[in-house]
Amino acid sequence: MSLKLNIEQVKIRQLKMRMKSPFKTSFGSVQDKQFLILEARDRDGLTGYGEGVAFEVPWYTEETMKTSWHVLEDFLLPLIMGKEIHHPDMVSEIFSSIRRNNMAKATLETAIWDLYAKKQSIPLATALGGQKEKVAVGVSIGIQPTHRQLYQKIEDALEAGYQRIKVKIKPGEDIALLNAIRNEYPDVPLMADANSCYTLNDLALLQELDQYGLLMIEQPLGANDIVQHAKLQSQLKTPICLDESITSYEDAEAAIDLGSCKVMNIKYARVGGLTEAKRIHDLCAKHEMEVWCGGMLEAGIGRAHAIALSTLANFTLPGDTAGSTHYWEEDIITPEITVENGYISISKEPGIGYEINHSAIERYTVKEKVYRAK
Ligand code: OSB
Ligand code: MG
Repeated sequence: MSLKLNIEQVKIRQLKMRMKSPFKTSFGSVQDKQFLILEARDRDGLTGYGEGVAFEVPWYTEETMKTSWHVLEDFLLPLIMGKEIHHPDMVSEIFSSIRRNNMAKATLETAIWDLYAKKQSIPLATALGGQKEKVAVGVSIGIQPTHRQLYQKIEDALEAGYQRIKVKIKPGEDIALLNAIRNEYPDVPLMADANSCYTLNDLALLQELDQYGLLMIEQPLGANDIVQHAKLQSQLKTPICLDESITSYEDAEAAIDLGSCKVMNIKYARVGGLTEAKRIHDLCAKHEMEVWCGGMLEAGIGRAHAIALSTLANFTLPGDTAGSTHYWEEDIITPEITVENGYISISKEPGIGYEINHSAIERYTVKEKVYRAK
């Protein structure tokens, strides 16, 4: 199909949304989440939406909300605005002159995917090649002040139907924590995410985790490491899942070649957008490496993109795409994202498949700026 997008106006907003409770990991804690929403308007008046997932502090990757805004304003928008775009895959090609800054790139690239699908009046999931009518969902539980509070979160998650529980671990809150969880919940599908807080010096400790029947351990070693994870995987029964280390197709290729992991967590924002995420998905499918869709505590727009991506066939494991009410009192889309019996149903509406809750977005906006094509 010959189709032309031409973006004449972009609005970037900074939103501030309070989470129901703080989300704590081995690297830090968030409660008042600040992030970007990008609205890209085409010449014909249609609007596509993207969400910037970089945090205020560069603890997960090197990007921050402010560096994303800077890179979008000074480099990415000028490359895109007023240009004819025939397919969103072109966007990542155009961005290839800018090194990394993947979350900034994804903010704009996902808005263009939404626009592309809306222009054809098809769901984004369909535009991406996804076939599923519903996607399986798990939940990620941050580090809790007490075991009792952790059990309560696990109870709530099981009650809500989530298909697997992920807990965050860190040195001093690992063996004892998993031991405690396994005593209470011997059979619950469980995994642990270390967010890069161990080294190969912790080999013995990591091997001890093998006894807890974890589905996988996520990112035990360095955030950029692919080599040491291969050494670790060869000495661990528990499958390693890489998150932080996979920032591109080439990283995924290296991890597969070296045997650095048995599972991959794909986050479209960490790899620069939906096109790159799909390439990594396809590569993993070819090598029979199972993948699942990670989360970045997104509000509804970012989540909707993640859910659409999860409809691709090789997303065989439940993703970290908990429903709207899990983190938020009120989401920025309608209807809100709901989880039923552990699944999210895929919307048949065009684009991301959810309407924008404009009044909520206005209330959460702390700053905004409009850019027009020259
Ligand atoms: O490592 O997967 C992670 C949240 C922020 C940063 C990194 C991670 C996470 C999560 C949350 O685990 C998943 C979610 O969005 O619900
Ligand atoms: Mg992770």
